[in-house]
Amino acid sequence: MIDHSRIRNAAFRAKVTTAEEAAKYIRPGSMVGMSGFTGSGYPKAVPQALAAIIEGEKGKGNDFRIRLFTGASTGPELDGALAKVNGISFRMPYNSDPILRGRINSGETEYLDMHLSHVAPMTWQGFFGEMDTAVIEAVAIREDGTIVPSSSVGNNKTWVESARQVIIEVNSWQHSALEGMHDIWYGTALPPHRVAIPLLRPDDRIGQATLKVDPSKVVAVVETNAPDRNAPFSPPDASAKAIAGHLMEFFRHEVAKGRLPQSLLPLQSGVGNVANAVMGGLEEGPFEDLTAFTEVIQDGMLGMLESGKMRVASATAFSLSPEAAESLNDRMAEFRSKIILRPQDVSNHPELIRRLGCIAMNGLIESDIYGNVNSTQVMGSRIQNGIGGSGDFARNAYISVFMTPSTAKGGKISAIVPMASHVDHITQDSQVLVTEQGLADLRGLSPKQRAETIIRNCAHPDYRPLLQDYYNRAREGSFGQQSPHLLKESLSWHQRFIETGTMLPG
Ligand code: 0RQ
Repeated sequence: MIDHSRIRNAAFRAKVTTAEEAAKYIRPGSMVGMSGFTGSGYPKAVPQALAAIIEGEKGKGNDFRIRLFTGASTGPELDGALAKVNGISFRMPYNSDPILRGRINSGETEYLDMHLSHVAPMTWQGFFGEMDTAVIEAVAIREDGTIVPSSSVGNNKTWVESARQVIIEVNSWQHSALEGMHDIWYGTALPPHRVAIPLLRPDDRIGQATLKVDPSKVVAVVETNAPDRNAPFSPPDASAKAIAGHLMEFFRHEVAKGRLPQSLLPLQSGVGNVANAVMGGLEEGPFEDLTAFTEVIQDGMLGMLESGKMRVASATAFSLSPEAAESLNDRMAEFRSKIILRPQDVSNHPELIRRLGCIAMNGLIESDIYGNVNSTQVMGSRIQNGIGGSGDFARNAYISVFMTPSTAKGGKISAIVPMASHVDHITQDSQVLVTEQGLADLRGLSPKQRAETIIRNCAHPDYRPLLQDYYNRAREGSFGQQSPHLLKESLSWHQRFIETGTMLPG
């Protein structure tokens, strides 16, 4: 049911219209900034209405595509619907929708995959052009005309500020108790006017609970009642559980050594099943009073907040399975004091990640034997999702962990390869590598020592002898001995997969 009382300002109430009418404000070729981050808080009605308009125009032989900007990934009603009608000419900064992924990989959509903390400052600098329309999902519009964001903040502040016109979707499905959970800081500025962000602990509140909007820019308000639709998580398999186990042992060791406190340090956890399994491991582990300074709150983190293992989580968005989203909605008021949602230029700010000493834990596609990490491009050229915030955190963390099953695609691909076919995180930014086989603590090791440790501890037994053989021969025949390679052979595993469907030799 639509809750009409969510729009508490008369001037905004007067702008209520249908999604079909609102979508007509969006013009072909324009730059559109929408809310949404990892399947939460994205507009649901206007993008679908826009997709219908695009389809109609294409039927008449008219080209209609937009340049689409968000916080991160959205859902089938946004990326999926617009990609289906091939309505996106340019997309940034992160996507996980399979239909759009197909458009990008076929070359129909240009994709700019970038650090999430860079989006707002680069928008202010004007690199992307003039923002035409912002389409933002809200929980409510307050009496004073400010907007209560919904289950993500992302780049909302930047889009609302920079757009020529604003469309707001007020979604009654989003729990009204989200009001008060957000912390929007209005102190951002470009150098030389930039000031330090006054946040010293993950639970500090430094801003206000709502987004300011110039009422004269608001052209339409649309009322909806539709759930966030994120992909469900599969329960952690044996491999994810083994990875979580190795990491727990590592944390215990670091606490014993006195390098980490018993409550660890603010955690950042990436997206995906492995990251979620690690949260499950922490839930059962000996560490208490945990905190998170991260981008996304997944099912596992919600569980820890509920059980009291975790005291507080600061993020920019939820990224929950449909079941967890429903269950959060049922108990939103309980969580309001434990969760803070911030703009992504604050949640992912290198200054804060370094200051707080975050422990970053992210997934990867492949790592080479020296620890150069590819998080984004399968066989060096086909996008999976994007770098997201993994680079913001990995470079600036106190400990930067990358984790992955040691093989992909049923064993046909090794996640540890001689040379990474694309590099998102350089060897200096990957400090700990974990697979179900074991953990490689790479801190303090030279490249050759790293290679020996990674091959021994992390590679799958089917690939370990092949990697060892490659490394041994590289020690003999390489041009130099700093990070030995056989250049003619270093990417041959990838080429073999492309040609034969497996990295294993025939
Ligand atoms: O594809 O579903 O078609 O089988 O990648 O892989 O093993 O389920 O692992 O869900 O943890 O995702 C790197 C993609 C890992 C993710 C990546 C294929 C694999 C499967 C998923 P299928 P898994 P995860 C915070 C931080 C970058 C962004 C980031 C990611 C699919 O962690 O996007 O960290 N990271 N952001 O088969 C071919 C390989 C492969 C491979 C995995 N070597 N070759 N395919 N896959 N390894 C969040 C944000 O920033 C928003």
